[in-house]
Amino acid sequence: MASGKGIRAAGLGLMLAMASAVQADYSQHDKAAAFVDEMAAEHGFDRDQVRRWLGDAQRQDGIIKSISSPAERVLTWKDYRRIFMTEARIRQGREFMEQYADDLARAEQELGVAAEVITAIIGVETSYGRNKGSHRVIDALATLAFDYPPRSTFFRKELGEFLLLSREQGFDPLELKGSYAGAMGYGQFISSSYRYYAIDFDGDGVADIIHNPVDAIGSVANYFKAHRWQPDGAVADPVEPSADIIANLSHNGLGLVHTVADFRGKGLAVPEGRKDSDAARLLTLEGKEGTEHWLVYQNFRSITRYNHSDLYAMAVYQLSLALMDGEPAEGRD
Ligand SMILES: [Ca+2]
Repeated sequence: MASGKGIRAAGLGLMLAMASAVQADYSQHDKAAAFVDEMAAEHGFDRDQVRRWLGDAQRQDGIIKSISSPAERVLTWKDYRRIFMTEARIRQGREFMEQYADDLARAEQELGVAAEVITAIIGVETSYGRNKGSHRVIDALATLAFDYPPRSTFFRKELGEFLLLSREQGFDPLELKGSYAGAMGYGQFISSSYRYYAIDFDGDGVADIIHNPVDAIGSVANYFKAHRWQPDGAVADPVEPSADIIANLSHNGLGLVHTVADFRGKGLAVPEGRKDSDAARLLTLEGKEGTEHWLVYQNFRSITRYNHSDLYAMAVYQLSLALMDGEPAEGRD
């Protein structure tokens, strides 16, 4: 920001140029009026209140820079894995599992998602709540909704969801903090996910996944239940496909486009517990020791519903295994 001294020293023309270069507050943005109208007409918000919130929101250029280069897009599996499969993250995960053993057991019983999977999600997202994000959510969402055209439709909707969420849970929208993309709490839920999948798991009447790890545990499990997690289902198996299988049964998207029978039909050794009818996909990753091939199943697909990335899903899966069996941090699973 220009200091008062700098402005006094400048000529009038330069002063006007500087004034127009300074970001006006978001209540004055040319796309704000339509947003305010929509929140008032569709959801009964007070127009002046919404304008005041937008007026308080600060544009954050660092957020636009961050969202343009997320780690999943630029890293190979070898480098991505190294971020998450560390001794510290495994040790802290076991501590989390011990501390919240009763709540994790209840989540597993009531919602069907294993304790180590819930813990691994929270571990990958925020190091078990140690890093829940330091951006004000209102700043992040206003910046991305109004000043980042490639994702403005998505984030404009999330900004609306955020105001609805704040009203429903009794939060002050100017107080909540989260990631540069506006994701909140232990499990980093965006506002729409918070509204639809977060639950009050300790029975105090508020679904608070930002400050309350018990609500966060129940909410992560509830998200997975809603995204077709299978309580006894497989996540992924390492496999050694032939060149024919790699050429004909590879798939770049996240969807499970094949079945186990397709792979067995071409001679692939798939573990006995997998049914021929199980949906599956061949995934190839560049690992520490070279190219790796995996068959991934419905539960892997469910993890990619949480974050649309093969690397993310594999990191969660391998961390969940490490939390269970004491696998060394840099070993193959
Ligand atoms: Ca609660």
